[in-house]
Amino acid sequence: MNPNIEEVLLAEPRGFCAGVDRAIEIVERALAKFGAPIYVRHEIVHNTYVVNELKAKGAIFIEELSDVPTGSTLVFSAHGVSKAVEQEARDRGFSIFDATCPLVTKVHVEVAKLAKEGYEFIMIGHKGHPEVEGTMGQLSSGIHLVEDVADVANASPLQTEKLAVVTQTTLSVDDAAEIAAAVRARFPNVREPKQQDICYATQNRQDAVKIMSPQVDLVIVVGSPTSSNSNRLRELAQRLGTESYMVDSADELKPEWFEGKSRIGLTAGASAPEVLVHEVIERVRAFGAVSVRKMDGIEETIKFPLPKGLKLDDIPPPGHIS
Ligand code: 0CM
Ligand code: SF4
Repeated sequence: MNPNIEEVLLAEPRGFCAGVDRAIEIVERALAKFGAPIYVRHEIVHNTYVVNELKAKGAIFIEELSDVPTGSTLVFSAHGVSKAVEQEARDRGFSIFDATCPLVTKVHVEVAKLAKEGYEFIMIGHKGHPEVEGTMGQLSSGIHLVEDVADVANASPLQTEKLAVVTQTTLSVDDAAEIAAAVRARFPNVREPKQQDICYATQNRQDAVKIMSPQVDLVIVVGSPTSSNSNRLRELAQRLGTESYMVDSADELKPEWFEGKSRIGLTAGASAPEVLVHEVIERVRAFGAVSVRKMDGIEETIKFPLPKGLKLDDIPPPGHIS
């Protein structure tokens, strides 16, 4: 027990975004319609709990398409895939459902369109992240990755007349703005997206942490280590001067984090289910928290349609993870 803890403040919005809701529903509906197993390329979203729940229902997660038997149903993860992966999946004859978030697809479409007009690209993102591999893999060449301001000096496009910036959707909004400014300083003609590529969910969750952090002594972020947007929330709180930890589940909470803390801020990445937030609240109550208060914040109403072939009314409603 920690008699100091007065209150838990819940960030708003937090947790699942429309792209994650849709991606999970695609796997659940595919399982309901076609039966197990359903193969999923990469973790459908970067969350251990979600992946384990879907595994229990018959989803098999793979990285290499050579591990998928002929004739299988295959789902692409929310992070998207390269043209080469898409082509390989078609060549292998799988029945494919694409759970790429429509906001990631929007970036792919923009890259393809501008490439036809002769553009090269500077992509701001994290090396090795599946979304970056998918977006860069929309073209065979001409996309130059920069991870930070220092990288901008080393980018070497073949020409600078037609150069455009694209970004990963789940970056730190502030870091991306700083890197984009460095790109602009080096390449003044660079074309920037009309609406930034960082998605609404990433922006809103970071804005909520900015409001919450100064009001609390500790920020807990629910999210898995692989989740870019969840990591950015923890990092942001820490940068704002508030001690912050990210946990994959309530078991990871350490009592010593709460010593001498009276107000605890709690949020969750876009791939972290609300059930885990509730488990964290219960654990913090056991540590001595007295009340839980939801902060005011933007209400997100955006929803993305399911792909054709999974909209049928005759599919029993899936037991949804929430
Ligand atoms: O991109 P990130 O690592 O944040 O992915 P996620 O699965 O944690 O969140 C949802 C998405 C996308 C694209
Ligand atoms: Fe789409 Fe953004 Fe959610 Fe990723 S975090 S799935 S880009 S809405």
